[in-house]
Amino acid sequence: MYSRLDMTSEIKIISTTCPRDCYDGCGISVITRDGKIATVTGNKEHPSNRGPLCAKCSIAYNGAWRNESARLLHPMRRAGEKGAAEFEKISWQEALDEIATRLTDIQRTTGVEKIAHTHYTGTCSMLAIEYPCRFFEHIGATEIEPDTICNNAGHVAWNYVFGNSLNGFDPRTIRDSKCVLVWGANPSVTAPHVHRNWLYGNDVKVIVVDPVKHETAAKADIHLQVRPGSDAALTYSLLHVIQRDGMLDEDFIKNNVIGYEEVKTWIAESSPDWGATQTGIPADLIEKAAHLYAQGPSIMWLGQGLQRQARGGNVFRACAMLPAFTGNIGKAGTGAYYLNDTFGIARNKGLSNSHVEDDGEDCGHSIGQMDLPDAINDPDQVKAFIVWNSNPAASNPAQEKIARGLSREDLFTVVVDCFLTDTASYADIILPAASFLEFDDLCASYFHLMLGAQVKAMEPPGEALPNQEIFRRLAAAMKLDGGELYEQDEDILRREMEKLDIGLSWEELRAAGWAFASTEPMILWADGKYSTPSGKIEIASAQAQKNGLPLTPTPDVDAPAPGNHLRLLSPADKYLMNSSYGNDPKIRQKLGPATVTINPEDAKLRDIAEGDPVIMSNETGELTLTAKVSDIVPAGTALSAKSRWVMHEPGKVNVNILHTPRKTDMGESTSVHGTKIMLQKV
Ligand SMILES: Nc1nc2c(c(=O)[nH]1)N[C@H]1C(S)=C(S)[C@@H](COP(=O)(O)OP(=O)(O)OC[C@H]3O[C@@H](n4cnc5c(=O)[nH]c(N)nc54)[C@H](O)[C@@H]3O)O[C@H]1N2
Ligand SMILES: Nc1nc2c(c(=O)[nH]1)N[C@H]1C(S)=C(S)[C@@H](COP(=O)(O)OP(=O)(O)OC[C@H]3O[C@@H](n4cnc5c(=O)[nH]c(N)nc54)[C@H](O)[C@@H]3O)O[C@H]1N2
Ligand code: SF4
Ligand SMILES: [Mo]
Repeated sequence: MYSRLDMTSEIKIISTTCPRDCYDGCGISVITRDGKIATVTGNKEHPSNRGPLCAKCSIAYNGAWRNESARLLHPMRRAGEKGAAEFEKISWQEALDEIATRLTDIQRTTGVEKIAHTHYTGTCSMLAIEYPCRFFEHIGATEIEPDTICNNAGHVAWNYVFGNSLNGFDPRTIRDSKCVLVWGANPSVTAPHVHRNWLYGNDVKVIVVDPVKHETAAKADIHLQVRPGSDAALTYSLLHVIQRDGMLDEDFIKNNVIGYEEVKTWIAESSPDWGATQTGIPADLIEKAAHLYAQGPSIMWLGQGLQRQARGGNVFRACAMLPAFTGNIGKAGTGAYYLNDTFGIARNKGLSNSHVEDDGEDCGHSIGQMDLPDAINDPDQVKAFIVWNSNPAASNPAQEKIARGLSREDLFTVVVDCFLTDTASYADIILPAASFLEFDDLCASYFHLMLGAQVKAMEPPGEALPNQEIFRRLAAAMKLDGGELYEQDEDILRREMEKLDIGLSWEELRAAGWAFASTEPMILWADGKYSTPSGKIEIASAQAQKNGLPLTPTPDVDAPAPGNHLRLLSPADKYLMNSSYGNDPKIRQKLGPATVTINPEDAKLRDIAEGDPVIMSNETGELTLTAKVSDIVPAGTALSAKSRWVMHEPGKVNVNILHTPRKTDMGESTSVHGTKIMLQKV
């Protein structure tokens, strides 16, 4: 901490870390004047951002997040219809007593599993994301499985192949790479500093595979503009070129991989011309990309957007063939990445895969997010619903059905949030959460192998409390026994830092701001050990087959959207963090009205011009948006960003009104990017 006295006021700079669900994990400087926050800005010294924060956080952390009129300040009880957002202020004691009475009653009369809770990554700092699970695990409530709204298909698929989906390449290894393959991720929006400082701040060739020509794709050396859902065919076609031209690493395959024999005929049959018909990518580009990647050393990054497809799990298994068959594993400048569990990696000190840590978020009995719409509409299944760190009324599929469930008079709903969100509008009781600026915690980036201290910079506004304190108080109100329910933050932070093998105490990390998990870049799977049943990379997986899946990844592609339908992609927006920030007036100004982008060919067919109001619809609902016409999307595909606040939209719905809860092939996860829609001019 740095402090300076000038003639009139005391200025302090507090180093803290951004805890959003974001690859970047930026360092923040909070500048306080006379004990009050003057501004929240990027820490220029931080290895990730090396300068300002992203556009959205620069606005929101100096806007809604510190604006008392936007924040929830007190516990509140519903005073109107569900969804009408009418509330009256009550005391913490009244709120906790009422919740305790209702939950205890359900526990005694109908069974504790009828208490369901949902949570995700509204904040990702360790205490605020994990501690409440102690409470729910203790009572035995039903958890709505968090990752099934985001990335579970990819996890399950890579667990079959590598025995692990939480150890990826160490980004610092890029200094030895010649090529980076970015597949179905859009760092220009979802990881802006990774895009600028890492991907395009290093001397490497970049290949991007994405249906959308976003900024990261537009800057790439090669952009493979794949048709959504056809990536598995592309992997086979790339491997055809690699096999044909003698670029397979046969030694690596022999010593480390199971399954080449089972797929080699498919590879031989998947010519670039065939690949072109399946994916829409010109054959010569497939040839070029195959050579560049196979020459190596290359690293491959699979985005979370990529696996939000009905056959996203198959795609992930298929992509894994590329590093496995070219030997781009186990050496400097190589590797594959989906997500890094930096806490687990720092505890075990290595990307060795021989020991994978649980991420500590297991909250016991669960059902998937795709089953939530049915579950909260069923009085026999869910009687109480507790929402924390998430906003399902805006973010989840089957938006109309979720709203209907939340409107049930006999459903007791509690929402813990910093803001009066779309979901909070339906609550019986609202509890005000403190934000990351208001308590100490520990953060870890899921890209960079970096830990960061979250340092308290101000008191919470009103009576807001950190998640962990709220659940300690609720445990006390329910008179629960169990030391883990009452453990204090500092004790947990100190103990966790002892477990992390980085030679810093909590106090030292807090003073330093951040630290890498190791001084030198770690090499992924350098020991050649994989925690699969065979100990090898399992392209052919007996375990997958036992679970009713194909033995190997298959080259199948999704059928094109039928008739005059389009395939809708609704990935992240530059100015939103999921639905977070959607209530900030300056952010809303930047967002403008909701848009849908279509290819000029599709626009012509429908007589749609740039700026026209259009209706987007399917069997689950409809919404009106403004058309944009551009060849950044291929024909047959529509693009409309996710996560606007429903209550601020003219039709009181967002794009998730069209999103059905169809499960992916693996992991019961969301297949939101497989949504089919019709589009017409108003
Ligand atoms: N159409 C479409 N929909 C999607 C997706 C898509 O690609 N397309 N993507 C999906 C994905 S990847 C995800 S991860 C989900 C995300 O969806 P959600 O998990 O619902 O994420 P947010 O909408 O940001 O909601 C997080 C909430 O946490 C609150 N919060 C922040 N800090 C704290 C805190 O310290 N304590 C408490 N109690 N609350 C806090 C924020 O105010 C915010 O209201 O959306 C999914 N929805
Ligand atoms: N600004 C901002 N940043 C965010 C978020 C946010 O809401 N806003 N959300 C955060 C969260 S929760 C997450 S999970 C991450 C996600 O971050 P990313 O991993 O980057 O994922 P998305 O932005 O969902 O989608 C990335 C890309 O997947 C592509 N895609 C969709 N279907 C296919 C397909 O079939 N094949 C291929 N090859 N590509 C496909 C989309 O066109 C899109 O460009 O971002 C995080 N960062
Ligand atoms: S959301 Fe991501 S890019 Fe923005 S400040 Fe936070 S960590 Fe950095
Ligand atoms: Mo996500």
